[in-house]
Amino acid sequence: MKLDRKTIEQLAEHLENAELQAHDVVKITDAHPEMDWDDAYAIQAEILRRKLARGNKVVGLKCGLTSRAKMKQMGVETPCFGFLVDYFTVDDGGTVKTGELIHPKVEPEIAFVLKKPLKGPGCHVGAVLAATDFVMAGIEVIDSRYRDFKFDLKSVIADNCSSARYVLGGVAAPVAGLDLRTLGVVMEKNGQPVAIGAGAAVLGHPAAAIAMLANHLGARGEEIPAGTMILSGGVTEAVAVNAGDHVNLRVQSLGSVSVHFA
Ligand code: OOG
Ligand code: MG
Repeated sequence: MKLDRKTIEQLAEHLENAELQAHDVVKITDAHPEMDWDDAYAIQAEILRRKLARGNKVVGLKCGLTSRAKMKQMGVETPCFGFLVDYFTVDDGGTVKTGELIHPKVEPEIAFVLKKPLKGPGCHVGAVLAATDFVMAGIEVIDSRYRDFKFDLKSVIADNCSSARYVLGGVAAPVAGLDLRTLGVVMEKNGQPVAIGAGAAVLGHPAAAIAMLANHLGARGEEIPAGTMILSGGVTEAVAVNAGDHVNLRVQSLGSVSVHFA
């Protein structure tokens, strides 16, 4: 760690205020180039602590920057991990108020729900599949708090990996009998296909993203509890949305999920 406790608390407040007041900020590494990975995750943890103190509840975890398309779009080389809290949840077919967000984008994702805990190090795709209760189609709405969605990996980790809203829908399917690598994904905006891909775009297999999260937490002596919902990361590039847009995601064998922007 390079930052002291007070600086971590100040940066967490700064980034969380940007989220809650829907205004952008410059990336925090501009003023703190010395910050390291542990500082970045410590700022994220402090944002979570602030939310829990306010009565918010954790409803899941997320993996981000797990596909080449996303890494290339954002100019980073390594995945990141974040948390999801109750007020991020939007019902299938529901509405996201763009006035509460800065510059939202949507991503097609595959969500895992666990029936058993997962603990790294040494977690792998097979262990993830054995621990998975079911998978579902999910649209993640990301909203970087950084100006023009421009950041580096440490800044985005501190900003809880741009988490803002998410929608789950369709069929809750057990993974037995599904090949998640070849699962086709089509996301439409206002009836036009804007993102097309397959599960293998996420680290070769979406379960590999969940294994990576388990190994990341394992290095910190933590595990993913049974029952946790985890977004495995955008299969394609994220697509910008505006008020009036309607987004629909279809995932092969998992049905469809949609969301409206007002
Ligand atoms: C970071 C979050 C990325 C994903 O699925 O790749 C993410 C960002 O691109 O702003 O959620
Ligand atoms: Mg995502």
